[in-house]
Amino acid sequence: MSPVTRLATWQLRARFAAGLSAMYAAEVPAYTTLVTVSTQVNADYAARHGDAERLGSLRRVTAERHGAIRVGTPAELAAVADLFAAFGMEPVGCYDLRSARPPIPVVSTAFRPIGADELARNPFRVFTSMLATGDSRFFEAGLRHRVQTFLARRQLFDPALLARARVIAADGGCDAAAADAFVAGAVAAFTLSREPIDKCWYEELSRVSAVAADIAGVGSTHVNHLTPRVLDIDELYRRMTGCGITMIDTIQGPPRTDGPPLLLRQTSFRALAEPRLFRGNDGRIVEGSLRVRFGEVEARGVALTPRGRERYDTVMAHADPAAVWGDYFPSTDAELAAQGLAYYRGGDPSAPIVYEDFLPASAAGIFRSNLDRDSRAGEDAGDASGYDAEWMAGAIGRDIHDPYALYEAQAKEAAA
Ligand code: OOG
Ligand code: NI
Repeated sequence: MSPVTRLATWQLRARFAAGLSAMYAAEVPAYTTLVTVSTQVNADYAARHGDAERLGSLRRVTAERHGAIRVGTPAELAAVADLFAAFGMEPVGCYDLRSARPPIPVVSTAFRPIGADELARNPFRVFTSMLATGDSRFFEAGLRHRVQTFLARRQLFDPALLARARVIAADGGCDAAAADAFVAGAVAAFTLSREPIDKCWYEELSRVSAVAADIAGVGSTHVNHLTPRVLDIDELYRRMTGCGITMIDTIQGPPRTDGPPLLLRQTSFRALAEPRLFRGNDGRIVEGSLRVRFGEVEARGVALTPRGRERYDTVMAHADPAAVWGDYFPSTDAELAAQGLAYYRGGDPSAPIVYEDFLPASAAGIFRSNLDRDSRAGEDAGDASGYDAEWMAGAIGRDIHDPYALYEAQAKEAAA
């Protein structure tokens, strides 16, 4: 009898990330350009900088991706949590993008591996947003009811896939023979659907918010971007522009400085319009197009402590953060560590702890830069939805990890 080979959840996670990447590459041509250019930028950077691997091995960084998905209801978010648990991805942090200016009508979390060893094996993470239908500033009672009715009828995931995911999560992995089918099923759930879209419904939701239409105007969900990681995002920006791809105007997050990279810098571009089928009021199917998917790239730096983060938020409120940066942040790891602004393993300034999460202002900026129109929100009525981290934990029946507690735990480990 041949021995049964087991795959651990991290191996399934690596296959899931690779499967999504292959799917996205086949569907969004500019993504392939982005990955090619990112890989070159990383190799060139590593050739010129002896310490290129201080923020993660080149193998990790080159394979590293984050995805973004959007769902409509707490039940759909709970299903996502069950599915991702099979890949060792747990919810970390709660991002309320309704407080961005202008607001985006979603509340979000990030599903990711949480242990240092798991992150080193494969750090795949997915920024997951839920439409805030309970917030009456965006959805008046009549519309909310119709949106919720529409969402209650759809099924994002095959119940058999979710049942399988629960078993795999409980067992910590599965037999190799069963892995391909499971991963393929999970990837397929995030592929753009070719089903005709109800034109009238989609347009009505678009008038409230493009995000509402993208989430609740269709019968399924999809990966709307898949983001590679680069070691030099300014260089990446220049090279992509050189390839004829129009990037958004800015790189979101901290400005480029002479000091160690901090937190997260991101930039994006809009993907091409893709042909889609629409069903008109008369039942006729017509060809149309939608621009719902886009490209994004990111550079990750050292994680900031709450004290460092407070300073970061203060400096970013300036008109020109780069001009005053030096008044707020020292330019060496040793000083960042000594002043308790950033996390280092065992307090050793040569052992930075990478920021593994997202930034709400950047996330809202990324959402917005890829929309045709901002969301319309009534200002008068208050928000009685109650959406916050505690609400989210209850809705999905799982703890939402506090990112600072995770960094704190890593910082207490001895430096390698
Ligand atoms: C998510 C946008 C946020 C990021 O990298 O900050 C995000 C979305 O567009 O659904 O992915
Ligand atoms: Ni993103």
